[in-house]
Amino acid sequence: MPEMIITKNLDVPGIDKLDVYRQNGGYEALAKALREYQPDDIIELIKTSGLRGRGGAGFPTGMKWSFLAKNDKPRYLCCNADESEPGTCKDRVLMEQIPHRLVEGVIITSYACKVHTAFIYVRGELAKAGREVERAVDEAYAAGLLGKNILGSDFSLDVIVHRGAGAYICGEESALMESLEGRRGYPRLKPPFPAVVGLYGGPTVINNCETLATVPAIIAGGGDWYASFGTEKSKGTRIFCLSGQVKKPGNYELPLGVPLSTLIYDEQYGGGILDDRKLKAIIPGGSSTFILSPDKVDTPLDYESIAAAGSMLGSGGVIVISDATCIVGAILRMTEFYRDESCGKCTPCREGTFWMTEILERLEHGHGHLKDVDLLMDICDNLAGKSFCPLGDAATSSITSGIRQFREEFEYHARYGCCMVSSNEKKQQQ
Ligand code: L3W
Ligand code: SF4
Repeated sequence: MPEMIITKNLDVPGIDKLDVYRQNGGYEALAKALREYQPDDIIELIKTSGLRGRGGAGFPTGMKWSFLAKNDKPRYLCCNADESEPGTCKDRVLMEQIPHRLVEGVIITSYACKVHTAFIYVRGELAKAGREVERAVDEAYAAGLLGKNILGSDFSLDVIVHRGAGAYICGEESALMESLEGRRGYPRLKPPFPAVVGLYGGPTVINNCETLATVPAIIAGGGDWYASFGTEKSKGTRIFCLSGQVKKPGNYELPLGVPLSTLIYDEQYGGGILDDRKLKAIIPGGSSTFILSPDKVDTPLDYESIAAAGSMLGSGGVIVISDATCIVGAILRMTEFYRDESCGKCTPCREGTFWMTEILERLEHGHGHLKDVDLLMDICDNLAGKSFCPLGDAATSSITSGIRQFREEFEYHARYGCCMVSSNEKKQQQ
């Protein structure tokens, strides 16, 4: 495996402090950027690197920066650190353990995008991450890395750390801006995209925490160097958050394109299925993405291959499900999450997530009917593609892909009022 990029030095004692971060090469990329590059050169470098957004959609980062409207309004940068996607816990670790890597990425990106005010929007529940980022920002101001004339250059930047108040929807970029502006976190209609009309009406670049924290390494190593990792269209490395029924759950940085099976079974990573059970299903990119069947376990972990297999690489949250799990129960848990987090702005999502949860609950608890399975599919059909923002689509992913692959488990619940998995286990024990 190549040297890790985004997790490099993560375990160095004291790396969360400015002096240790600097002793290990920290802020050298910022100095290089200010010394050797004009802002537009950095955008070209990021385009060459092939870096794509690590939040979920995988949009090309350099292209997003180049879309910033050229007008006389102030520009803003928002770091989306509202990490809430079930199965995803990478931004939290970066912020808690090496916050200066993010701060350095924010400063370089702001320089490249000609931004003088940046916000880091940290999920409210991530109390330690919020504290660490605030402390890193304070240290950076005290060392002349933030504020006026950074490192003696003519570039100035202020960074404001803002804590969310516990709403998943505020990870959606337009709701995040509403929240920052002091309003309820309701998504805005797109277009216009934030790059054109964003925070306070100004052109705004919004990137995920991991995306921004990758920028210093690209400045240091070069765009071609970064592009040498990964596949033709999915360059570089990313942090995969491996959870569920594996022996060694955790965050693992891998080049894009490594097979799912390596992440799940290799001794360096997941080490195989918990209790040596059979693999039943995989959710490759957080709970918003479609469930894959075990025959897809050799799919390369890159945007294109996972899409071709029928899902999305999403936020990198790989959830492993073994044959000890009832799929109806698992999907109920995920649907409850979307019901609770639906902002309620549009009817298909507000009503749909509520009724899907009700139906799954009655199936799970033995009060369902056979026709409920088709009813669930029907509600999904009336929700996906018909809601105001991606949360509505996301709420249907596990249900539609789960029913297509495990319909007999849903029907078993309806017919016998109990779970097929535990009934089979009991039979085997007798
Ligand atoms: C300018 C254009 N900008 C697109 C920008 C756009 C955004 C980015 C991607 O959802 C997914 C979602 C979740 N001019 C542009 C343009 N842009 N066209 O590109 O846009 P989009 O709309 O494809 O995606 P999104 O709204 O950012 C993200 C999925 O990720 N997801 C959720 C993850 C949640 C977390 C978390 O909790 N932190 O990561 C997981 O799979 O369902 O599909 O910036 O403005 N013509
Ligand atoms: Fe709100 Fe759901 Fe509609 Fe998105 S889809 S605007 S979360 S109600």
